[in-house]
Amino acid sequence: MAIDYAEKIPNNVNLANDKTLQRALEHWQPSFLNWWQEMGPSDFKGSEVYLRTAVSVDADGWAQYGAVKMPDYRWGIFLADQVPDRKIGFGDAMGQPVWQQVPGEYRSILRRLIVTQGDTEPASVEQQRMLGHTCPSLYDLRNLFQINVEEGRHLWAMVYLLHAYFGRDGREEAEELLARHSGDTDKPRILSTFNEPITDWLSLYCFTYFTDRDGKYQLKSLAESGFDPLSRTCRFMLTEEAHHMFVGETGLGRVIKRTLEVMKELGTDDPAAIRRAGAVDLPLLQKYINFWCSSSLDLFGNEISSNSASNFANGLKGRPDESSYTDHVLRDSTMKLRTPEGEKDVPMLNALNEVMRESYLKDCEIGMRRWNRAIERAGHEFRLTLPNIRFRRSIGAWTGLPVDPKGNLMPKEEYERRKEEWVPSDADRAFVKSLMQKVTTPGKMAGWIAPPERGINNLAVDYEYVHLN
Ligand code: BYC
Repeated sequence: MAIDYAEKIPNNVNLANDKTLQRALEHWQPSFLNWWQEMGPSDFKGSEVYLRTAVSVDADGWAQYGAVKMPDYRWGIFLADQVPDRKIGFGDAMGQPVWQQVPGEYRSILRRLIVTQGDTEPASVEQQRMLGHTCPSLYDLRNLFQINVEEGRHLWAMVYLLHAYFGRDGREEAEELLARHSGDTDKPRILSTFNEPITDWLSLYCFTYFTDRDGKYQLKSLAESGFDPLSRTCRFMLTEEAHHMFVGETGLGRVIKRTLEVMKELGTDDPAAIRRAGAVDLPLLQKYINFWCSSSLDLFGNEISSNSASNFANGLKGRPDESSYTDHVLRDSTMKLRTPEGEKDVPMLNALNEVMRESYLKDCEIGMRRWNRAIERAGHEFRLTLPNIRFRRSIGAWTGLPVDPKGNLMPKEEYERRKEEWVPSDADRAFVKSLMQKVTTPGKMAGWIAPPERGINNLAVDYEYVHLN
């Protein structure tokens, strides 16, 4: 179905045919816009940003590009097309038709999954709200704002489900999604990573590389859901998500490229000399990777989880790319898990968070390999690595245990003494902050990052992606 932009809320869910739902969402819309004004990107409200807006859910040509002032962005509700005769693809009800309504017995758990997913979207916008003031280029500024408006749209996606399928408590949850705030002491966001401050662009690139990739995994597993509207919503969100990870992957790649240039110019790999030259030394980048990767690993939940077992068995949440597996019921298999008490055989259903976490880490490796090849080609021995799955965990069996980035348990005092070798210290953060100087001449880049290889939508890198008013 085509998207009608003449409507107050652009949508492809035939909102005009359900006046009660339309009114409820139109009632929520001003609250969302108020939240955007107060908690969204600070300033830049009058700036024209070269943004893409979803105009259909067709695989080719789903987006349109043009200069838009962010408060005028058309946040809409788009579901991927319904797959005819779709069947539940895993769990005990495998092979039965998917549900178009919420089954009564799964109502509260589905609502919780949708609220948890929904909560991360505005949280990330809040985390990033000050970054515009220190953008390394107009190209990057535009990418930040693109991500922000799309996270806003992902909030709309979850709010639509809450309003359309969960009645009054769904509407109350939608209000709460705007009432919790990232880092708030009284009403924080639900998941840990989404309360971490993001005050510099190195953190933004790490967040979009590691945390948005958790988003990819979670959305893929919800796209398998037997609750068809959730599946369709997540499938379309994944289309937009790819750009967010692109920003992380190319952002970190450009930081490394610039560092290697500086190392070559100076003829040294001495971190202090590289910092004096205004670039990010590789050991410092490694600390940021350790921080954001370990934080994002927590987002998969406990290694042993009865929630994950019942979500899977009941057909609510599958594994990413469920059809690529052979066993979709998992009643007879187990997984060996390493816990601080030793190895345990755990029913596979209860270990699914760990299954996802391990495949997520493999996905994270891909960028690391590419960057290490660049470092190797430049003739340096340093290699970037992912921290071990047990490092700096705040959820699960390894919570709070003194484990180094290689995964070795060590005495608590040694861990505390050496922590700043592994994650950014206050001095590291102060240095990174000192690099964050706003650059807004079209085509110019801050000194700590190389230009991108190409611009957005076939435009030149020096295109004026944001017209600052
Ligand atoms: N922080 O049985 P357990 C994205 C809670 S990112 C705080 O181990 P379960 C995005 C958990 O909620 C993707 N609390 O876990 C990226 C539970 O609490 P309740 C977001 C945590 O349920 C960038 C309790 O611990 N989407 O889209 O198997 C920018 C026991 O949990 C944490 C989703 O996460 C934590 N890290 O799995 C923008 C998908 N971890 O319920 C967007 C929806 C666990 O007992 N959520 N807890 O009060 C889920 O599928 C699951 O809730 C989780 C946890 C995977 C998060």
